[in-house]
Amino acid sequence: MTPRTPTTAPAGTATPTDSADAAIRAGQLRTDDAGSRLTLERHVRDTDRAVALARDVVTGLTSIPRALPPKWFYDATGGMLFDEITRLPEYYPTRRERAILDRHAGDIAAACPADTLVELGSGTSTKTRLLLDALRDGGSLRRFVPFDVDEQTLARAGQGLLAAYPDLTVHAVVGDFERHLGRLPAGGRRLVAFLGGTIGNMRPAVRTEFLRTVRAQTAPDDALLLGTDLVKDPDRLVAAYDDGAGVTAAFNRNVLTVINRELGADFDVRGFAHIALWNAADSWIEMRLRAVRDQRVSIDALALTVDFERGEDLLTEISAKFTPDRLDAELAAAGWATAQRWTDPDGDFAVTLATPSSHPVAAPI
Ligand code: SAH
Ligand code: AVI
Repeated sequence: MTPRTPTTAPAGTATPTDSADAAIRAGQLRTDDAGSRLTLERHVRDTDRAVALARDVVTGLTSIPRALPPKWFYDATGGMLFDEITRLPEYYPTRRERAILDRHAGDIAAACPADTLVELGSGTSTKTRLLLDALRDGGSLRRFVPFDVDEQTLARAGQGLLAAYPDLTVHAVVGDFERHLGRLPAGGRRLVAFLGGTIGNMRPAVRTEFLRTVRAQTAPDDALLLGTDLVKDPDRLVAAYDDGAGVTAAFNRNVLTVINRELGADFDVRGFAHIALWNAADSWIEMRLRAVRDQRVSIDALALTVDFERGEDLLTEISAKFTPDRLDAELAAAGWATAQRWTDPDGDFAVTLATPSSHPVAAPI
């Protein structure tokens, strides 16, 4: 993220005026703006972010093998690069998921006529409009709750939605999946969407914990809508993460730029090659950054020096690919029952509607 001015309140409300964007950037949002249709609630403040990044960088760069959590890709540049990825010819997941939602948003809205659509890892909320349209057309929609760690993208998306949906209230939440899921606003009937296959960016134990945390705050009529990429020919998978135009490579390297800017590091971003490989044993794609030569990196804010040997890898992301059986088992282990599942005609991607099962938590799988 770009450096931000300190906020004046931990949570706040923005009026949908021309100055809202500036207010969001300046952190001048207040909680007492009754009547506004746009609320932006912050749970990640600049200081928390700096501490969390510092902790992840120390842990990740001093452990063997070296690894960083993928959430640090997403500053304003990373958000834009991801958006560009979604339009690449090799990157099929977004197109496939959109096609599924295009065709079945009405079925989803009929199965769960929610008044509140919650979207986790919402990003630009582009495909989400298909769900919002279907819930609006069904007459149930009142509120949209996008939740994302990237505040700028969240604020922009929220404002775009206000204009497109004049009767909609938007309650945006800046938060981290691992810490703030319990802060989602309650009330009403909720459809919780987690699209794009982002759950695949979590390790198995983390995603079970994630699904359990969401389940723990779910009312009997609520539902979860989960987008997941499916196992397929490894060549197609690798191509989707190593595109010819080099956009994914730039997205991958962006994490080094974030660390340089926010922790005063001196990574030579070009000194690392973008690697995408299929890990069949774990059924996931790995994105790595490979040192192209021996190099020493200083991270001023941490008073840390890290040596990379030529050929050494830094794991920056996993992207798990699922089978329907695996999905059902993971959902069941977290207290969810698969109600319906839709796939695209090529069977590339799945969108699953899950409802709370009567047994909240089964044994870990
Ligand atoms: N759902 C959108 C965007 C997917 S990109 C789509 O389907 O196209 C992944 C999104 O998850 C990004 O917007 C990123 O900022 C957000 N994200 C990644 N890690 C996160 C975390 N730990 N907590 C909250 N949001 C996170
Ligand atoms: C957000 N997430 C689901 C993307 C994925 O496909 O795992 C992130 C991404 N990484 C490289 N390309 C896209």
